Amino acid sequence: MKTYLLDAVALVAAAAASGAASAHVSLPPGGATAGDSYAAAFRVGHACSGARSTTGITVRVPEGFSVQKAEPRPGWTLATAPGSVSWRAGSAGAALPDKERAEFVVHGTLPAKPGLLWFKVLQTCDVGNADWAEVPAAGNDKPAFPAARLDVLAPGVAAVEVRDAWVRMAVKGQSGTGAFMTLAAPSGARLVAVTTPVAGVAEVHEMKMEGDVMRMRAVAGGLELPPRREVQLKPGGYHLMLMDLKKALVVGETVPLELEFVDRAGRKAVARVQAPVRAAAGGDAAASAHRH
Ligand SMILES: [Cu+2]
Repeated sequence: MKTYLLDAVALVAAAAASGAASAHVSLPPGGATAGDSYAAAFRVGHACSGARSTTGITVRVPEGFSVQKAEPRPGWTLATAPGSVSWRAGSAGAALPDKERAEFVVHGTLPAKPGLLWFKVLQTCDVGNADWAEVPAAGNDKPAFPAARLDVLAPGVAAVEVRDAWVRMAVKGQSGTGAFMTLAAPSGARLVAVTTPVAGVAEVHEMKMEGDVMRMRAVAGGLELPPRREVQLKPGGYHLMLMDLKKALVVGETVPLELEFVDRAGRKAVARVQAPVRAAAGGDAAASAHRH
């Protein structure tokens, strides 16, 4: 179990580092569990450099990923061959304009062994092409055309990206505060529990208007994370409520949070995060009102 937890911390750090790389053809960060079926959704957000539109996508499937089917795209022809899946626009009108986002989805089964999978993707355009096929290596950790990365995780490690976590500061004697972050589960999951050594009780809360009063309460059954969609925990919305605080929380220190998720198959998995303490944001409803 201990190594799983360390892996989770490493994954969170890697996910945070790759957050800005959305211009590439990529898979949603957060990973997937070894041995599971997985919908690999390749995100295309722009055409090749200097081009007006994307006219083709060819995914070279890495060894260990067993393809079941690929999702067709209207107006495009889909071809699968051993080791590759490709989509080609049937006409200039069907091509994907620059700046328009799309997902090209391949369903398959992941290898039983955890590790990294790299999907190399050739993007062809009305002018030229871009081969997203470089695997980061020592001395070249940020290649210009990276392949799409998938973290294949051991069971017990949450296949959830945890980004931009922070905890609102608390003065000595204050009973509660909030923790906030962005969560994304590529295959879907549910956040069911939170623990931290700084609080006796930690709950997932939501803000709801009752009449004209904003109140917060525990989210019954946990917080649903739909597949491939970000869920933001932020002041005034969903948040983690830390109650029965054991100490003051000072700006600049970090608070360990352990998040427990349940995946679609009902399995529990954990992610551990070190969340920095920050001052409350201005206009912050959850900072002042604590009605439970
Ligand atoms: Cu609350």
